[in-house]
Amino acid sequence: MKKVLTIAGSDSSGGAGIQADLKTMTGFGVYGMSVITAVTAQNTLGITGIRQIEPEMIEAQMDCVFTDIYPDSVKLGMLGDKRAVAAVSRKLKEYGAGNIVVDPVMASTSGSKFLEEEAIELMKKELLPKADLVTPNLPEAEALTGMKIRTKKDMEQAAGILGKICPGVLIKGGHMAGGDLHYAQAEDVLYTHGKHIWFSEPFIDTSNTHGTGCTLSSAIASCLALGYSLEESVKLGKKYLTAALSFGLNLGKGNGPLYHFTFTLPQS
Ligand code: PXL
Repeated sequence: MKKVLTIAGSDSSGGAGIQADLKTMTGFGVYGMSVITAVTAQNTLGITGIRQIEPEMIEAQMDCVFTDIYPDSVKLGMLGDKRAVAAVSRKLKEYGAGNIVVDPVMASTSGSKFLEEEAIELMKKELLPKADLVTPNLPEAEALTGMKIRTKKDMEQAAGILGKICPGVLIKGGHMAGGDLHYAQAEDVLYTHGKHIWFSEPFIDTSNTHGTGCTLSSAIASCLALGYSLEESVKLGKKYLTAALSFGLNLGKGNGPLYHFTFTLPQS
């Protein structure tokens, strides 16, 4: 049994964060574990409260996991503040963790802040160089690079810039597909080993997108744990996300969650 750890925030509505991560891992047939960095009170309409977990408690959770059921891959989501970024970086290094996927979560879809401004620099300095893949959406890629991203060429350029600090960079174009121009395909670019590789799946036009970023990064981490290459993992993760969106689950009064159990891995 392959084991995957998520280090992220809890979403009481079950659609994003830790809850989406564990569902995704279960969908891939791997054993999921969780280190909680923050607790959010939220539903599909928005967030009413956030409590950060103290770094000592984040470290204690990581110690328990890494000294007992050592994970084959690690997904990082909402970290919240600088102290959490520092604590998580330190522990990942101490335990020599591998197959690290960083979803550089900065804000919720509804706009609540999930990462302190000053934590962004620390993430670039301490966390991304230890990771195998970072998976920013367009606003996150803009915040990490300081450049405006309007076109696919811009996405390639931003991925190349981030590629100087992290060996794998996946910039997700969903915001472009869903924007004013409304593309039929959701296109993401992976930059690794000096090459740009594009991934394209149909753009699912729905407002029920709560937890898409969490789901994709956990799907990729699950595939890495199962032994797929980075490129294969991105491809399978994106297919899984498209299936989870396409199911058309429609729960709650706002931006609803995905359905995590429709996808089966292709037989090899
Ligand atoms: O998708 C970003 C995200 C990450 N982590 C938690 C969240 C969300 C979005 O709502 O709630 C806990």
